[in-house]
Amino acid sequence: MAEQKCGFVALLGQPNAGKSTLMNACLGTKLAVVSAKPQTTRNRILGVCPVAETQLLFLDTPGIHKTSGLPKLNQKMTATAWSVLSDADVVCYLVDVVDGWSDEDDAFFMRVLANSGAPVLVVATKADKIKLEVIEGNFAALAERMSRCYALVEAQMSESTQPEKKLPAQLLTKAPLLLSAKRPEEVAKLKELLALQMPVGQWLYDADDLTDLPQQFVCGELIREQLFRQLGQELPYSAAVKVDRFENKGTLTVIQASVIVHKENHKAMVIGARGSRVKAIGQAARESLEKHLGRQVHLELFVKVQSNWIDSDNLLAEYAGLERIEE
Ligand SMILES: Nc1nc2c(ncn2[C@@H]2O[C@H](COP(=O)(O)OP(=O)(O)O)[C@@H](O)[C@H]2O)c(=O)[nH]1
Ligand SMILES: [Mg+2]
Repeated sequence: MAEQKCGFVALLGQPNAGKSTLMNACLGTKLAVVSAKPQTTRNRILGVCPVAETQLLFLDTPGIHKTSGLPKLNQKMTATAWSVLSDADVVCYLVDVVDGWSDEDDAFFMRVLANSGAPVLVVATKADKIKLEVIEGNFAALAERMSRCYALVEAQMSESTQPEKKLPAQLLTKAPLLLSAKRPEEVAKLKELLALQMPVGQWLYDADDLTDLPQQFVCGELIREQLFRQLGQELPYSAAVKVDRFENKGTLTVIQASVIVHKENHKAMVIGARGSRVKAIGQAARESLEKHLGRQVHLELFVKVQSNWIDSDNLLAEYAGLERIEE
């Protein structure tokens, strides 16, 4: 049998770049929740992905964004994202090819290059979304910004007085890798490319493991996904889901969960007129839970107000699993 290889692939990029979608596409199943709104992902999500003799361990992360003036929730999310740099064997920096490379990307990508010990691959995502002619222009601009950032970091680091840090991280490919998470052949190519980079070593997870996250966490996320999909612009960012009860009873799984909001008027919005909104959220969440668990689910949702949980260290740990980050 061929020698086993195993390593971590960090997925970094701005909110909405397509990180969670790409990880799910690589895994061939939905593990990380996805929505059209930015900042859906709040935690580091490990996804275990076998490619022949290699076990790729994807680390999906919250989108990196400027956090000054924002609640602790945002600061901890961004800190979580940066923290995966130290574990990675390859860092993928994702940019939406439709939106293009922004000034924030300059800053974030340069920080990646200056701090990553592992090679970096720039991935231009969502190639299916626009016409080929438009993509060509966007892609060229993206490649140009990427190279410019690299040259800048190279110049800055060569002048650095720190003897151990003289070079930016190596780029895995000269140009960004253009792909769509919707095209299986392009996803497979990415996996092959990443597998080549993984170090020799025993698999850290069983062959049929999908993640290290507890079942309850993944179920809470599937409920939270519906908040992002079914509530207006602002509300989902300050809402959390806590699974209070998870019990298998014969062929049925009984799940009780609390939707935590931080303002009284948000509670009314989640519940909706005569309970219509929370009913729709519960119904869609139940369907997605049943698909995930492969079992019939009985779901009960309770809506609770916990004022200002998004700025409390204790409550962020309890409701969003964001505890281990040093600020
Ligand atoms: N058409 C298309 N949409 C995509 C692709 N990747 C992501 N999206 C969409 O972009 C939005 C943000 O994706 P998500 O994975 O949540 O981004 P994240 O915040 O970086 O994790 C969602 O609406 C996705 O459906 C893609 O390859 N093609
Ligand atoms: Mg995400």
